[in-house]
Amino acid sequence: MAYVLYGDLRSGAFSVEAALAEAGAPYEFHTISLDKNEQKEPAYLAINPSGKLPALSLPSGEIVTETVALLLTIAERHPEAGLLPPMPERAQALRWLAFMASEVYPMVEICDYPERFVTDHTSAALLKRNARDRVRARMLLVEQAFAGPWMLASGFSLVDIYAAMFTRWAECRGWADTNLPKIAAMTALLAQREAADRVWQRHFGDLK
Ligand SMILES: N[C@@H](CCC(=O)N[C@@H](CS)C(=O)NCC(=O)O)C(=O)O
Repeated sequence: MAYVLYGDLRSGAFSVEAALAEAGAPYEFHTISLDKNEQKEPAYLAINPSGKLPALSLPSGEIVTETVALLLTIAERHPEAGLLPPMPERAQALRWLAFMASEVYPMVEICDYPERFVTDHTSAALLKRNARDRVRARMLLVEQAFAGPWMLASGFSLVDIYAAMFTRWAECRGWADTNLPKIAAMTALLAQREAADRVWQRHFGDLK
């Protein structure tokens, strides 16, 4: 049985699909439309009770959720793909994956759905802007730690895929090109990786 990835284009599913493609693993992509709020429908809540994308069904049929857990699972299941460096460099990979998962990704919910946190329009607009600024400030820390040309001195890893994704979302798009130049240059370099680029084009190819 192949992996089944539940996600939407331009969502966190991008990073998981890119990891699967880089690993050369067979997978099916099952679209759950964020525009239609399908992530909150009972059929999907039975897969991921938190009502968030992505979720991954492993070839065994077991379901795993949480983007960073999916990335680490794919790296462990496909060691030959070299998606993460061995220790001691792996420690830095884990550090920055965890940083973006815990410090950056939760801000995206506030930006996308501020009305879940405050009820009046003025507070929602302010909250959204402040959360966007937190995303940017935290991605600047990733930029500062960037070895170049990839995030880690050891070379390409899942950290690059994950970091590139955050720069394409509304909080950073456009702003990242001038303010995160090392991550922007790495994103351009991703285009030279056939598998990652194929998935990148599918998700973000039409975004400027
Ligand atoms: N902690 C989750 C967060 C996932 C997340 O926020 N996904 C977004 C799409 S990129 C989502 O499903 N948003 C819909 C919603 O919050 O209703 C993870 O790391 O996978």
